[in-house]
Amino acid sequence: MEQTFIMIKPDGVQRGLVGEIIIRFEKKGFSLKGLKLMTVDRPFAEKHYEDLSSKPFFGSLIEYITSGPVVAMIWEGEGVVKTGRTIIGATNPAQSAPGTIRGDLAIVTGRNIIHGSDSVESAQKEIALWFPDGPINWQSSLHPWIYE
Ligand code: DAT
Ligand code: MG
Repeated sequence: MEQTFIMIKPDGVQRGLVGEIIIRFEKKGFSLKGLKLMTVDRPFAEKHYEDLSSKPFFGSLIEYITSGPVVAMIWEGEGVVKTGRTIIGATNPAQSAPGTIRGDLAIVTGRNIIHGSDSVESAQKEIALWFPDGPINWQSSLHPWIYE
């Protein structure tokens, strides 16, 4: 089953939004397969965002991500990569629809509180980077009530 990497950024943790964010993925029916509170150092953050290294905002992005603890998660379910991005909303919260996490809970791009993988391929790469021991293997007993 498809998995995605979701990370609550330092502002989301500082603002006490961890529960609010997790509940949206849980209620949808997705399954939590990995969860940890951690801090990341600069080389790790630079690896995570390596595709953006030439962008003018790269320095401030790394500063932001390393500024405090983050919550790293693996979520699993049918279409979870794409649907996860929909639940999160557009990169710029000013353009995120109401009802999305960024649309409801953030104002500016540089403090957009959450990361979600943008493709199945990047999800696999990010899960390998953040969870070298892999996901936790379990299946919710609600599975037959969520999938036919
Ligand atoms: P997303 O997080 O929606 O996948 P992204 O991968 O393009 O967006 O960029 C990663 C993060 O970098 C994004 O969440 C916030 C920051 N960022 C992106 N574009 C930016 C910009 N134009 N100015 C400042 N920060 C930006
Ligand atoms: Mg991205």
